[in-house]
Amino acid sequence: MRPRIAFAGAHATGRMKETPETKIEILRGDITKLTVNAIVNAANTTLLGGGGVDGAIHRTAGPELLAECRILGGCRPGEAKMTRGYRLPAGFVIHTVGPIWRGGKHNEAHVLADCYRNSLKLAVENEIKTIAFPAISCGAYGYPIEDAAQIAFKTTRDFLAANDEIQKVIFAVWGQDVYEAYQRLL
Ligand code: AR6
Repeated sequence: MRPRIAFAGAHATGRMKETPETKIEILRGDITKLTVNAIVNAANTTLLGGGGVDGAIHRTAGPELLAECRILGGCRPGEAKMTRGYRLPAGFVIHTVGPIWRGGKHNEAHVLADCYRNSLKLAVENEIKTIAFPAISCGAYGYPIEDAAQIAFKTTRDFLAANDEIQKVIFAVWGQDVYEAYQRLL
């Protein structure tokens, strides 16, 4: 069984070599409960809140989050912007906007990969070491779950293989179907 103390002593000498595989973890549950440096929000282009995970994050973080989002000027699909986490246990929220599924021929896969890549890039720029992602676009935006899970894993693994700074990526998934799709790829 893998040890679950991956954050502790991450800079100590003599620790086991971390690989993209050992840095990725899947958790089933509410992303707003996680004590990580940053959680990612599956937002919309206004960044002014909505349903699903976006609604849960705004409810838990409190009105200060919306106030900060108001000055960000929105966000294009595939891009990422960061705010503080306010009343969340996570210190920061990285807001990204996934693609709306329109059959797969409208650049959806590229945009979804950009969400993961740009969120991780922003995390590194801000010295974030531990980050949790929801299943971006897998709810209201209708992305087929298997395909979205593959993009989440491949983009994250590629990023972690090229960047040492991030210590832990948690895929915090809600539904059983999404959880099973992610488990198959671990
Ligand atoms: N923790 C983790 N995952 C969650 C949580 C939670 N608390 N709540 C829902 N999920 P969605 P999208 C899962 O619809 O598809 C919003 O209105 C959910 O089961 O939140 O990117 C925005 O404002 C699903 O698997 O995001 C946008 O308008 C996944 O999170 C639009 O929805 C993503 O579902 C974005 O749609």
